[in-house]
Amino acid sequence: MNDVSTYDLAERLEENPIIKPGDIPPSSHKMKIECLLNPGVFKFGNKTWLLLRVAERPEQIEGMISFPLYNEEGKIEVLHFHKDDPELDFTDPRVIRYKGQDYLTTLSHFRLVCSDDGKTFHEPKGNTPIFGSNRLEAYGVEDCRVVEMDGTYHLTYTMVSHVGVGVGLMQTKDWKNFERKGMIFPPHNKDCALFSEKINGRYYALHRPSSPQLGGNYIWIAESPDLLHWGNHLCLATTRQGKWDSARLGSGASPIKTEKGWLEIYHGADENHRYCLGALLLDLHDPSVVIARSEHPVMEPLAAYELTGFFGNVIFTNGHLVEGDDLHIYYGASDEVICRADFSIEEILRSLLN
Ligand code: MAN
Repeated sequence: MNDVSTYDLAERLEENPIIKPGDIPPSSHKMKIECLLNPGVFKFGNKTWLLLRVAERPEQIEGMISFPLYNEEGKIEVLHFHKDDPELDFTDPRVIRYKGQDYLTTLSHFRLVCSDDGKTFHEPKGNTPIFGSNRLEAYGVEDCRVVEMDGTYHLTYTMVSHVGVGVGLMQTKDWKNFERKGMIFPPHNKDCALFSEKINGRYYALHRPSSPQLGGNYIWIAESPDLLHWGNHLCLATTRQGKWDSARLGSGASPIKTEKGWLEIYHGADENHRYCLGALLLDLHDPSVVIARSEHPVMEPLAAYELTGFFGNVIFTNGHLVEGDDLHIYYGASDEVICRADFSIEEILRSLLN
């Protein structure tokens, strides 16, 4: 722990990290899992399930950077770059830039693991991984939110390719058959969390467009009659200079319905790419109205596994379970391992409203 005073409300599991890259096999013998991160979370058949983001690349050779992507035929191709190539910028472990083109250093897909106690997970046989499957997913699929409505699970996730980053929608009832609905929020957009019920007869979503000149990386809200066509976009929360969420923010999992309003746990990062979690409280009947917002993070990188790793100083969540007042947040720590932290919803609300 650090010696700076903190408003951290999280009770981290002693067992953390609960899943590490070595705990599940790679998708092929040619790949190595570098990171397990940012799982979607849901209940199905009395079990707790995580839809893990599995980020892979081949074993790295000294002096080189090698990473996979899907080529035009949808086959995995590995690109190799010499680290001493003056055209190569690899200052960020997550992305490289070569001759004006951006690439990701890993290729992500989704994998299902399940648990009886919410702490010990295994990968059951018979669930096929979800891979990027079209040109808009040539650099993979990432950070999936899962919400269930009337027996259908809705998956909103990041589709990544060289033409941009957008939000895809997939639906399933049985976790075996998936209906891909395509891109619902075009580039640049990510961090899309659907509300778990209609409000005034309409679906609602939080999403995160990025505007490079005017504007920034802000949380927006939109409404839809059918989950496919989105309109009436409004900006809900912007970055705040000098605070923990000064550079970017984005929603976490589906907002939690409470008596006080819709509670949304979101991530905010500063200019040093330090990712913390905070909360927004939205009006129950008109969620475009922000009632309150965290002054301080409700959770910040403090534990060793949150401070160092593939990309250190990162707590990122897009999945949780609610059981009465208990909120179990599953999160990616340092973009490398999966962890869980528990919160009291009451306590988060108190931190917002006092
Ligand atoms: C972005 C996304 C996340 C990742 C964070 C921190 O917001 O790519 O997947 O966890 O950055 O690196």
